[in-house]
Amino acid sequence: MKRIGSKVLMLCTAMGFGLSAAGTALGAETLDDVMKRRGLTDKDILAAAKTYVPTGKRDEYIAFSSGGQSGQLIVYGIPSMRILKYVAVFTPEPWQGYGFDDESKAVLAQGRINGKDINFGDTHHPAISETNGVYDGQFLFINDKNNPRIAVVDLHDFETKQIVVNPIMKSDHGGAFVTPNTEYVIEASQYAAPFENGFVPLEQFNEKYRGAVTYWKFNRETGRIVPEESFSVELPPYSQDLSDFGKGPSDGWSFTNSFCSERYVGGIERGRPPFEAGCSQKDTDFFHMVNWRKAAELVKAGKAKQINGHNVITMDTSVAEGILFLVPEPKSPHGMDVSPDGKFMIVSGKLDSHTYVYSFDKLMGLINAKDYAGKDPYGIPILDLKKSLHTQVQVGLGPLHTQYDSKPCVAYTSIYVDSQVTKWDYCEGKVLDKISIHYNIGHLMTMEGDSVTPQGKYLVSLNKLAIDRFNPVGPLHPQNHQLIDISGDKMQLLYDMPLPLGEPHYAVAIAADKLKPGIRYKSGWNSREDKRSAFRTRPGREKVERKDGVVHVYGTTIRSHITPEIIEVEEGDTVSVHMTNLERAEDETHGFAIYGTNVNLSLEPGKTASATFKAERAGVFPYYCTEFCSALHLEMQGYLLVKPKGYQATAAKGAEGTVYSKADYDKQHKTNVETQAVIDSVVAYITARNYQDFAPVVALVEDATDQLNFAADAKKKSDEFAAKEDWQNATLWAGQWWQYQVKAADIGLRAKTFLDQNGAKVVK
Ligand code: RUQ
Ligand code: CUA
Repeated sequence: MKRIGSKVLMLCTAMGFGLSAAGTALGAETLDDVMKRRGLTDKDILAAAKTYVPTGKRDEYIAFSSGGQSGQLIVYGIPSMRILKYVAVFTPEPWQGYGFDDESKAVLAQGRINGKDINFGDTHHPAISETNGVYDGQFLFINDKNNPRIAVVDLHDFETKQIVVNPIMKSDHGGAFVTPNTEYVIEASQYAAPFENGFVPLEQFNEKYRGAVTYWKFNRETGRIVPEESFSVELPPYSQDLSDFGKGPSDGWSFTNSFCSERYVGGIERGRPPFEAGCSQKDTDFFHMVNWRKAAELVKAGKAKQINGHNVITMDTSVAEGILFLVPEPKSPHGMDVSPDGKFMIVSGKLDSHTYVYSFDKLMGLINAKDYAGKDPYGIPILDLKKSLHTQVQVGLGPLHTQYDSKPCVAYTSIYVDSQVTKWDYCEGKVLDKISIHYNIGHLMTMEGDSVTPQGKYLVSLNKLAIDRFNPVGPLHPQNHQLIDISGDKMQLLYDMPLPLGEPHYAVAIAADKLKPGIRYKSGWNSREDKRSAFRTRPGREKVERKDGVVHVYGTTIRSHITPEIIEVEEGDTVSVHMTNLERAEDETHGFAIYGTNVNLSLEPGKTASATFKAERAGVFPYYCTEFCSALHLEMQGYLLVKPKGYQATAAKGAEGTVYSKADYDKQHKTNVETQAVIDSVVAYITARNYQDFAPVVALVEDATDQLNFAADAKKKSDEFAAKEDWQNATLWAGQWWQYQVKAADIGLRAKTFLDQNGAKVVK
């Protein structure tokens, strides 16, 4: 290349055609030096080596943790424990535009209760969709305990697509868990309440207050729950707790434990002992066994009652049809975890020191022989505890949840009071190992640990208290997820991760290679409805249209401008801005926010999102892109001008800051021609290689092609003005032409780097 302009030189260096700088290590410390300086032991170094994921490398597993009171979902990698995303579920979240664009507002609106917006959720238990009992990585479901709701997240784009409100419950806990082929998602109530929405005095607790399990029908094709095909089974007012579905031999059944089967209603202010005393009197509570497959047939046969427009199988029907049984379980139970082979149901008693292992074979033997130990006050048959137990193991004080290992018969149970994890053998009934936890563990999770193919390797302990584990940040502490290596005979604690976003309850982890999220949407996509948006806008078709009293703005975003750049409306107008991101390259998200309007969109490549608002007062409202998307990101701006009613324009000519000459035009033109030579060389580099074998590169090449087409349009305009010797417009359009060239070059650089790093081959 001959003498080149400084702009082009910058570009060449960025392309890797310039000089390469050699790095020198000055006074590098040895590992020993670092260990001494930071006071690290050999054990620390081993733990660090087991969790460290080198820069540019990825994690082996992806964990989805409930976000507790944040109403969100937390996604992080294992073993690095790096947080990757907060997925907005029940609560508005501005970065994702969730609750700020019309499309996601419609999802949140599905979660209204009795017409009221509920902008908070207490998320508890996430569940990944399964095929034949194996995690398939397609969908995720999560419940909200406070406002009994289930949300559907599509793992293709990690967005919340649907929220369903339970039509009969007033709280839930035992959800979400899925059947082995994800036909149903279960949600079990927690605090008994009347099914109807009106007032019922507590004196009628035994007669009118009820628990329930709801089986939400999931349609995999549409990726949505179908409320009309869903149903509930009425249960006694026993404070139902966790649930799990049977698998293998126990497929077709679900299991839901309960506490406070004393049916105590509290009343400390009436001089009665509090709930905690009244709810822990009896030595045992019950878990409920429901034959859900038969229940679904009963609903089809018209044997369900309609309550609040929802199918409910009453307790009488369940007893008559033999689909509901009670099994005694240890005091104040928690956890309900079916073994991977489906042969055992493991329950713990919070106020007991044992885990109880029930044999499905024995339970079915008792049911088939109608060998009942009695009936509860609602006529539900009770099976005998001793006759249904496989074994009972003393694991520690306050056992809660159980997860499984890839090694047969090996389980891990969280021990709340003792703050431990106990590793034990549920076939032989013996303890294998224990490890201390900091502090007070709730749930725990092994890799794919509640599927039919648990993978072992790592265990995460979801602790209820962090106390002194982290630098203090005030009285409200972060949560603590502790990573434990379970690959050997002895468990090894590796890492503490603070989680500052609500109290997670449960988490699930899936092998990272099973997730196949997209990198962009089909152009003009309404991601919340999963279809082409009615407001999709193609480049060059941007327009403003008044329709039915609404000013519709059909706009686009692309590096580095928003079209339109000026929006004029009148005071009092309702404005609906529809923005389509024309980008196709990975991670080229634009934002769109308008001053003083609460409008904030996140526009991932291909997405169309809308914001409808009222231009209440006359004024000047700048808008801009909120994602630092390109070198000229700050220039991605515009003005919403809200004119007073009946405003008449006065000034005739707009003011321009700078006037350009022929010399300015010539200089820009020369730069552009030189830039094109650089681009051509990159294009030649890419097309000489098997770039079509790399999906991300194909996306980049398509995007660059778009940019070059835009560049050609701008060049044409510049040429036309130059022919008319209008140097002002010729120079400005030449500048725009160069902008498009730079973006194409930037994309080309990314493609070239990708090909270099991923072993692309020369094909011609
Ligand atoms: S729970 S700490 Cu709300 Cu799943 Cu057991
Ligand atoms: Cu687009 Cu910043």
